[in-house]
Amino acid sequence: MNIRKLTAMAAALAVSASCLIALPASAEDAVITVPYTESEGSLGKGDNGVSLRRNIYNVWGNEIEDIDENTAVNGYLTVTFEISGIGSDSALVNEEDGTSEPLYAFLGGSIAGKSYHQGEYNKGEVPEGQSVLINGDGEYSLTWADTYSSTINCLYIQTNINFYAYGENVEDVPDTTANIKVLSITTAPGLGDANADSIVNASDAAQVLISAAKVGAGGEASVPNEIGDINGDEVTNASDAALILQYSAALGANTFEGSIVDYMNRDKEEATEETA
Ligand SMILES: [Ca+2]
Ligand SMILES: [Ca+2]
Repeated sequence: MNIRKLTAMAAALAVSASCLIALPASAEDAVITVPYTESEGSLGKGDNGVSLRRNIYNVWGNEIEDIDENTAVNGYLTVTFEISGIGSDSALVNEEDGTSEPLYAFLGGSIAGKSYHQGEYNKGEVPEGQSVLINGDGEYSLTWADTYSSTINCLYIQTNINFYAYGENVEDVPDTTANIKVLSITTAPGLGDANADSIVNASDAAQVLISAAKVGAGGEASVPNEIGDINGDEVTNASDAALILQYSAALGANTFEGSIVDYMNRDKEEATEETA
């Protein structure tokens, strides 16, 4: 697709989208609530077969996709959740030898090339804020930091709650009364996400064009360069909108997977030629 055609497409979108999208005062300050839908079977267990886990996203193993596959996270990712069905328990007791360890939860998975799983937790390598001690039923929050403009490959809440200990005749996870319920997932808008909905697509291209038009008319930009300047030339304009459309089209056609930052790094030479 050539640049002129893309720009025309984006301009047409800008007209239709400008009436529909209410921008936050500043996309930089916005907090995005990532849409989440709990699916059947997403309550699972850790690798040891007994520890309760809530799977949120994973296309490698259990195929749980309870957030959009193109969800982009920027700076941080916070998951707030509720533990129920364990009463006031705060320790995992080994009845055979009488030893106990504190109950905990951590945010596991793989984002931006970093992976945290049970092995990392056991070695104390999970960052502070990404794990929490559990003191019975209640609300807890975990934050995965340094996720700059990335997409999520895998995400779950792992606890050491022994699900066999909660409920009558518990034979597997569906029988337990212990539960981990996700209350909210939040992040900040990343590169290209001009309307702050955590997905980079044609609506963002439209916002970039609107912002560029405002600046062209002597007004203030509604999309800051931190969000809108895709090609890194310190100007937010139609070339950036075109790149957003190209990226979005590549995602749609399954010819590319990853964040727009990954896309720009991969296609830097080609993109520079096309927008020159
Ligand atoms: Ca968006
Ligand atoms: Ca630019």
